[in-house]
Amino acid sequence: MKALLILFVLMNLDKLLKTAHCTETQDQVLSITPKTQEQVDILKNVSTQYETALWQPVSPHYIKEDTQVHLFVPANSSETVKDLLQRYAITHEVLLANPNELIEMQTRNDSGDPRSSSTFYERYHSLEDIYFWINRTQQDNPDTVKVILIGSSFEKRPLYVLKLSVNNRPNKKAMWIDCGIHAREWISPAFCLWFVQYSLSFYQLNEDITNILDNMDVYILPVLNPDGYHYTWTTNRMWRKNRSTNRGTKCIGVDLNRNFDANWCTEGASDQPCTEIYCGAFPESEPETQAVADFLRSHKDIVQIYLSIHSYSQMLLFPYSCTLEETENHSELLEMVQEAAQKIQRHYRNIYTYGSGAKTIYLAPGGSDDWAYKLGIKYSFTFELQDRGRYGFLLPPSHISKACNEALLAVKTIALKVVEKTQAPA
Ligand code: 9B3
Ligand code: ZN
Ligand code: ZN
Repeated sequence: MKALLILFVLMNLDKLLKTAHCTETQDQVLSITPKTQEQVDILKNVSTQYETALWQPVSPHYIKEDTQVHLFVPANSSETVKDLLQRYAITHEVLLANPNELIEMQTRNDSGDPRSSSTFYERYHSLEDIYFWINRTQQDNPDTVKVILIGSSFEKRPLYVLKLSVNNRPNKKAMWIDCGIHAREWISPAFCLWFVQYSLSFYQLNEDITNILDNMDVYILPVLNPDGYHYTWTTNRMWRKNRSTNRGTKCIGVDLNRNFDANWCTEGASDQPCTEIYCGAFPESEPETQAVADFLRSHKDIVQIYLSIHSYSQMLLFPYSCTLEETENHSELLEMVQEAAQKIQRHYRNIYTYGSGAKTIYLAPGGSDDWAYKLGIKYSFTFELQDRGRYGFLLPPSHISKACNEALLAVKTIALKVVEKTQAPA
């Protein structure tokens, strides 16, 4: 009898294993809308207690009734999380059934693949590729492009800024653009590359970019957070912060966009290293923050425009984020982003919301745009590029060109306005 049982088990072993394999779940991104305070509390708990990654909002603190939460749920917590949602009757739908497939598509090294017709700028690139690109761009454009080393990251990676300059007009002003403060927002470094390529290709061909470059130099930092970006390519696609170690905890990383000296670590940031919005031990505690702040301090008399590129949610933001107060030039900034948003809607049929950070998304201190504004750079902006949640941080490469062209139109609109307002024609 015993032998028979063993035989039976053995005969069906492959079937039993297969069943187990079929019900094995995958990583997923869920869209969840809590309807009651109890459901809000459960969700806050889920997103902190279980191995998940909150996409939207950025911190459990902001989860509220009747507002969508986008949550990345890895396979190993999937069952527990779904059980909890079911038990408390919390409405949810699957936003992305197979994020891993999207991740695989985005990281596939298709540079040698003849079937891929997309160009270099319509793909995402590893950090190594980007360093290589920086070098090559300088070599190919020795008269217009300079590479400036402004510092290094926590893990000692270089922070390179490209300086685009088409002439040596005296008293020339400048625009600063940084990308990749947040590691998982891959469309952001892609935009910096796109912008450089566009500027180099269309100077003297497109009237707007010609006018801008004739009147100002552009400083571009393609990857402000190289350690984090590298980590999203090798280990965890959903990583946001930098990779610095913190005293007294195993939790890694500081949110670099909470580490600048603008109402530092007040409401909207956290002093807890294990959170996604950890402000760091003190303002500019991180080498990445310090490098950018030092560079801008030493160039503040020439830099007129500060621009920081993030994703996702399609917003054109300006200071303040760290207080509900309005800046002295609030209406001027509002007019500029409104015009930019209108142009995007007209040309690309896509909606961007706009306004001061605190009134448009959330109260958030320690951001680079607020700090730059307080330094004296009165035209200071943060753009949140595509999309509005369909793919979130996993925006497919096929969407890069439209996302970047929209952002480019906004940059042009703002830069041209600043040239017109502040400079006598050359
Ligand atoms: C946050 C702050 Cl602190 C700021 N000054 N401007 C924009 C934002 C929004 C980004 C963030 O860091 O949360 C969006 Se990813
Ligand atoms: Zn961001
Ligand atoms: Zn964002």
